[in-house]
Amino acid sequence: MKSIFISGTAGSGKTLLTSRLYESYTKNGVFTAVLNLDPGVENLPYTCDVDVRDYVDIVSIMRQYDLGPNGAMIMANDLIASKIDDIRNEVNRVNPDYLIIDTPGQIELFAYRSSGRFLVENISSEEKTNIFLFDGALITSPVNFVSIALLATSIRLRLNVPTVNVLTKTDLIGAKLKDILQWTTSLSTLEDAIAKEADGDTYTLTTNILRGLNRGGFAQGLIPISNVTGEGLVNLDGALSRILNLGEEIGD
Ligand SMILES: Nc1nc2c(ncn2[C@@H]2O[C@H](COP(=O)(O)OP(=O)(O)O)[C@@H](O)[C@H]2O)c(=O)[nH]1
Ligand SMILES: [Mg+2]
Repeated sequence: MKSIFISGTAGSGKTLLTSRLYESYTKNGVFTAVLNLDPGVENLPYTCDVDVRDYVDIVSIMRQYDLGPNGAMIMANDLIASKIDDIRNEVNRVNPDYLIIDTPGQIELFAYRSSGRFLVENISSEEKTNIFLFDGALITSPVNFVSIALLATSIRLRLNVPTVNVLTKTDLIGAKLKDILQWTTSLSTLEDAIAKEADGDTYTLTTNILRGLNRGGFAQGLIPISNVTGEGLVNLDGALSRILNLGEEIGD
């Protein structure tokens, strides 16, 4: 079994991409299953094979511990980690070739609490990869592009698995797409764009972060996709295959 974690900021398209990948692999005859790790989600566009909502219930946690929605979500994520044996057994019973893991809406619940890393480490799988979604709709300037790249790098450090960076919602961003892709391939173009937008402390901080991130190959190979039109998904499939199958296309 090989697993693909889908991470990214709230609303970046994790759930929709999960369903897209599931459809595409299944259509190609690959035995694929989905694990939903988001205890707070109400409606899912896919049928999950393993669902943490079978183990934790946000509404009863709120009532039982007199918590608001945020407190209950934190508690739910920690409780999920304590159920890892049951979740792992359920996944192993299904035993798919590919397991796609949809993570909680709020990235910090997954990536910045020890429960997320624990889950990543304890899913029994030969190969693991993480897809980090850059929400195209949030990248409105070069400075906030750098801030999202910083977040992506931080998540990579937390989860410690090979990461594929993906840009979502390309159907919504028009001509900005070309700028963003240029920023990922040419450091000087991005630095010039930052200089046009920012000065003083913001300029100094942004360019220094960028130079640090660049040494770690921050957003290299950012793959643009649209979960709505399906554009670019074939390139994402190829990148996943290269990591998980050392070059063999999934479904071949
Ligand atoms: N136009 C467009 N909308 C998208 C795309 N991906 C996700 N969405 C929409 O963005 C919203 C949040 O998506 P969702 O998958 O629930 O995000 P999550 O919080 O990361 O799981 C939903 O209304 C989706 O239909 C995309 O590529 N293009
Ligand atoms: Mg979601």
